[in-house]
Amino acid sequence: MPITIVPTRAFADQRPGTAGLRKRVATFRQPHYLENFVQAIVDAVPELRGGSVVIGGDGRFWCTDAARIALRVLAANGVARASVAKDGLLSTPAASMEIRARGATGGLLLTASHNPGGPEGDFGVKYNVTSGGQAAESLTERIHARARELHRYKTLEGEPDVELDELGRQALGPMEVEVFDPVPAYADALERLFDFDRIRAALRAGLRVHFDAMSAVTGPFAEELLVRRLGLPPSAITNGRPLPDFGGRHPDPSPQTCPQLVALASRNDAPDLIAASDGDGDRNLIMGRGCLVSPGDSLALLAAHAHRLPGYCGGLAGVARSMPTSRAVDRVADRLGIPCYETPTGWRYFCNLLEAGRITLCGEESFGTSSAHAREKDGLWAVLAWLDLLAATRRSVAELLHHHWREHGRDYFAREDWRLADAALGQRVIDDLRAAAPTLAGRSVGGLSVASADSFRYLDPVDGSTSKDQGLRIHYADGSRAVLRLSGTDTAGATLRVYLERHAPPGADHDRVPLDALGEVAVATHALAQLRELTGLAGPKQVV
Ligand code: VG1
Ligand code: CO
Repeated sequence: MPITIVPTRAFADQRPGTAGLRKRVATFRQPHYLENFVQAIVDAVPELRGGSVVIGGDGRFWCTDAARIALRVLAANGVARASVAKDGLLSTPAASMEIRARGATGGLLLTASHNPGGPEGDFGVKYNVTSGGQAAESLTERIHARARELHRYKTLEGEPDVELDELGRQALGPMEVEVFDPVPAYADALERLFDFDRIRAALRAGLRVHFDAMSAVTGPFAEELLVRRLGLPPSAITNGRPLPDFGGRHPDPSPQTCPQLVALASRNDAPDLIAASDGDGDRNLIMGRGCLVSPGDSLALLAAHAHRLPGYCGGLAGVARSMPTSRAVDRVADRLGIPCYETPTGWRYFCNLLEAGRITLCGEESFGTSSAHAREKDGLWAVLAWLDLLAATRRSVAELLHHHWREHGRDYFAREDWRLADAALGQRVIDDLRAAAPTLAGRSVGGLSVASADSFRYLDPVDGSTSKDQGLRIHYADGSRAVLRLSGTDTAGATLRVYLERHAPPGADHDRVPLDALGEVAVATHALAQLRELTGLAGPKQVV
């Protein structure tokens, strides 16, 4: 067998961030770079030898090349079987579900999520474990440690490449490779969770839907679910064909990157549900006629109405949100008498809770929502959940939102992204903020005074592990809150994320523009944290 041992230099920068290793395409294409990282994964997960992997990605530039390179390293290292999605196209939630369903040892997800694609764009590799969930912090640390000490890796040479467009079994040296179509199993799984007859009836009665697949991976999945199984016209999906550069757009389902969807939602004749998902299909954007559902509200409403959805009619074990996500879902959990967990940013922290059966729904402010059906967030799941909710209640998105706010109050929420050119400056800023936290209590700016400030430390209730310094929290005396943390998905420079939140109780004005409602919180937070002084910036680059 032509197994070759290739000398490599260790790559000290191969440290996975919030969601895997994410770098510029040019970085990934350096000689030995990807091979080095895959070898580090195999070394950190010895069960892979003789085991099986699921492989696929978001279809971005270099995805299929990367899949072939990774397959050779895996084959040379004695991985017995690989299941590769046809053309390498596998959404992140579908990958998670495939790993679980197949009992695979793990999976390689070739994605940089919503980051731009193309030769000048970003690439990423994420390792998911046998539960389908993201690798825990301890495992990513082991992978990183191995990646920076490797001197050689194994690969297979002299064998023809795997044909990624041919369904069925092939051999790559000693490894069995199966190229599979991930769409039917994913669609079957979602069909079990929602009432497709009820949705079809609502669509026949005139409910209108618009879904933007953003030229990313969800196109084929959405076509199967929305068009073939639910009977929507093909024109209900735009940008349904995956493209390696996502058509030159950021495949990021947020109002800032989707002005055309915001414009559509503001029309009098807008569809009832307007939605989009990101590059790898795990994020979601949900809008109704004249309104946008903030991710924190989406999680809260889905929790409040879960009993109407077939997959969740037995009740929720509990819910979870990432720490910076608005506390809207906490109020629902309180009402339902179920636990609500607060975890650090990043889906990996939900995985233990999901695996232990402690939570059924979870979500993040960054347009991510999902349930125990997968160990990743799931964009199309959220779209179908909202569609089924509209069908079940016969209410519009705006009516559901207003009804919810009348019951629970509204949690106004916004996130500012402060873009710093220099990664080292980002670290200094966050270190300075942490040092200043204990001095903030009792100080006031404008009408707001600080009740407490601390650095978030998470104690995982399932395995007892702790994760410290997961964001600086400022609690104001009136219940408002600000959170500051550094992004872990940057591929250049650094992004300081500043999350702002304020509760308007039932009976208060729920129709304010969020940024107005949050004005005082923003002013106080900027001043107390000395953001302009520390960053040298006049203000955030964007506000989400
Ligand atoms: C961001 C989001 C976080 C999300 C992560 C991966 O991380 O804030 O909530 O889990 O992206 O999402 P950060 O560290 O940049 O804030 V995805 O759709 O890019 O896999
Ligand atoms: Co994503």
